[in-house]
Amino acid sequence: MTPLMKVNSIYCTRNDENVYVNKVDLNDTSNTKVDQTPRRSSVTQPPGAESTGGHCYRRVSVCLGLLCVLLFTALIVVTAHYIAFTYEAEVLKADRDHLWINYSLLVSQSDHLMVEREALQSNYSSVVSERDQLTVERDQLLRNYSHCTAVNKNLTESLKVCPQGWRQLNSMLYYISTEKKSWASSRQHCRQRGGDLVIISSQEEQNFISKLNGEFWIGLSDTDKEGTWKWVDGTTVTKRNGYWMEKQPDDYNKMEDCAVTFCTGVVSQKTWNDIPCHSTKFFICEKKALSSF
Ligand SMILES: [Ca+2]
Ligand SMILES: [Ca+2]
Repeated sequence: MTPLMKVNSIYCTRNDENVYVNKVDLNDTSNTKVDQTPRRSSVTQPPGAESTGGHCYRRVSVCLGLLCVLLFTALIVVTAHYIAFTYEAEVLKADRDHLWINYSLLVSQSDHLMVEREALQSNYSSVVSERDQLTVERDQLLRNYSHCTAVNKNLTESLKVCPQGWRQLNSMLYYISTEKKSWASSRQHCRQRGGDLVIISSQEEQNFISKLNGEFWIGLSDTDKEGTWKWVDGTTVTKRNGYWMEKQPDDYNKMEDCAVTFCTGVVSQKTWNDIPCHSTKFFICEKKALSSF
């Protein structure tokens, strides 16, 4: 062992460069030597300095270990968060895709509903138009109904005035027979119903009678005096002012004393003829309206 290894106490500082260290063996004063050899980085450490450095290393090691643990923990946490965020991102992406599909479906349904709405709007307009038309028709029908009601009322009133089988012209009623009788029997039939054989005393009445179709007794005869034609009320009518047919009355075979009107359904001013009174013909009765039947 070198003398330097016998140094009992060494003092060193980090700045003692090129320091001459006196190495004294306190136990061997006889071998006291002074080594004046310059030593570079010959450090003299205070007592306990070696253990302090070990503690430093351990502390540093512990700190590094703790730091590694912290870093590893942080890495785990970050990785876990990354996985969680990635999962959430996938879920959100799936939700977004689902929502997009729903949105597209809703847009399609919206377009379809728009088409249906336009169709319904068109149908609504058509229905409104039909309703208006039906309203107009209903109003017209109501007016017609009111008119028919009024006509029916008038007809009912007329029926009271004009019994069935009788026809009315102005204030007179006329019965057109459906059976044939002689002139006298025909008159009797009319008198039994409150009237008499018809007396034609006006152009309007002649027109009304001549529109019938057939041959009918009228209340005109010359049975009292040949050639003097009288109505059943006793008034007379001449050959000129009557509505005689051509060459009538002719009293053919001196047997024709009763008058008929020969009608063809056409208004005519020449329909009268004299024929035998016993002939059977249809006849026309006449009486005033509103009289008792
Ligand atoms: Ca005659
Ligand atoms: Ca005649």
